[in-house]
Amino acid sequence: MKILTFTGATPSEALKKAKLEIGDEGMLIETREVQKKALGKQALYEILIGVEEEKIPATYTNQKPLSKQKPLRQESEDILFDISNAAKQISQVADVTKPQFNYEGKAQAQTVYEPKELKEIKTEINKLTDKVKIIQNMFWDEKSPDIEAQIPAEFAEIYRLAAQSGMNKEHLDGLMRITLEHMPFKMKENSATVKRYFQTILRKMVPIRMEVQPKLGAKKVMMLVGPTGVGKTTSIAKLAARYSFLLDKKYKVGLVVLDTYRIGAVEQLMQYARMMKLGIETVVDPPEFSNALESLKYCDYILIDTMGSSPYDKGKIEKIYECLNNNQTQYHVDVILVMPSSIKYEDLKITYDNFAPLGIDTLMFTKLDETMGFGNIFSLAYETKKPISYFSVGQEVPEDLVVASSDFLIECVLHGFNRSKA
Ligand SMILES: Nc1nc2c(ncn2[C@@H]2O[C@H](COP(=O)(O)OP(=O)(O)O)[C@@H](O)[C@H]2O)c(=O)[nH]1
Ligand SMILES: [Mg+2]
Repeated sequence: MKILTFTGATPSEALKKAKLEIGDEGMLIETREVQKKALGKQALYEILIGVEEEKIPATYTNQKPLSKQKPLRQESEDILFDISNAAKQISQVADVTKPQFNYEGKAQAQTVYEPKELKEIKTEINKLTDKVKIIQNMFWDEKSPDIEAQIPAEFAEIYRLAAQSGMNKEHLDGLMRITLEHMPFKMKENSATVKRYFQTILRKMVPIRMEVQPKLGAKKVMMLVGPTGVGKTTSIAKLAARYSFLLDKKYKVGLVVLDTYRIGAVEQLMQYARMMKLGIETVVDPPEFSNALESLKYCDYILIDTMGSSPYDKGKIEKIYECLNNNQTQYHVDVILVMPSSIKYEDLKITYDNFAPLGIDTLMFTKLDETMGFGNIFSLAYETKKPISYFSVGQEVPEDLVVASSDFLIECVLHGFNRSKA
């Protein structure tokens, strides 16, 4: 085989010369830039063509003796092309990039032109990556306990945040699985989009009770139940202030306190009632419950506080139950279970189960200012399917009350409580 050299201002010009001299018979072995394009100077490219000696046309004269030919670099053996193929490829590239193209064209044309093969390889790699992820997801289904080991890198951050928030592990793994299943593959490759998508799923999963104010003539009766010291009385005061003077429309608010244990701890609420000039009724025996509601029938809102001695006190819960049972009025009593966000999911669940016989309508979480993780709240609402109605975020009456929203809760779950976002 003989190595022939051709030169031109572009590789395709050199190739054209080669074709004119020796036809389609040679193999393109190497393309070199001999001289860069500069002011007043054309670029010069040199191509080396290998061709069988007997196929060199008699007309070809421009042949350097072999001794004067430049030595071939080792790696050039990898890039042997059939000359006609090489010509086609170069002209293809040249077609796409016509006016600006030259071999330094990248910088001048400001565009990266990808050869077709490279694009095809990239598409194949993307398809393979997706297939690997499908396989990972299949593993995930089979080996739930080991889920952490199966999590794709892009999901690691969001998984860690959610796990640290105190979210129940079963819930978290289930949600992760939903996210992986339903999320478009393209989005899975970027942890920012994974995070946004997961946040959206969390928002959709957490049940929230929208605050609806009573229509003209209708009445809202809300009873706060829950363990001692969780913030029921404080929350009643905040709600009373909200409805009687914080909203655009000022509602008539009345208070009822169930002191069925006769412990006389009603003074705290009495004080708020005096300050806000609100009517207040005390119920000691369950049969008095209906009368108390009737005597506040001029109110738009009736807020009922309950009290007792211990979180697990079955007797207290039974007394409240008796009161609800003795409700002869036409008013539906909305039962709100109040719990502190500072206790772990399992304890929230025990509390919920204790109070569940009362027929819980919504959940209220207090003391958000005293804890770091909020996944426990998410998990309780998710597990019980009971909507959250309010959050209490501090001791101050009336300001430290937040009407529940999924945006606020999910922000807390993933980034902690931030007063400015309340
Ligand atoms: N840090 C904090 N303290 C609260 C919150 N809600 C209530 N408290 C305090 O918790 C204590 C018990 O509140 P209280 O309303 O009497 O609880 P109750 O026994 O359920 O009626 C009081 O010292 C309140 O000021 C809250 O959201 N954050
Ligand atoms: Mg109280």
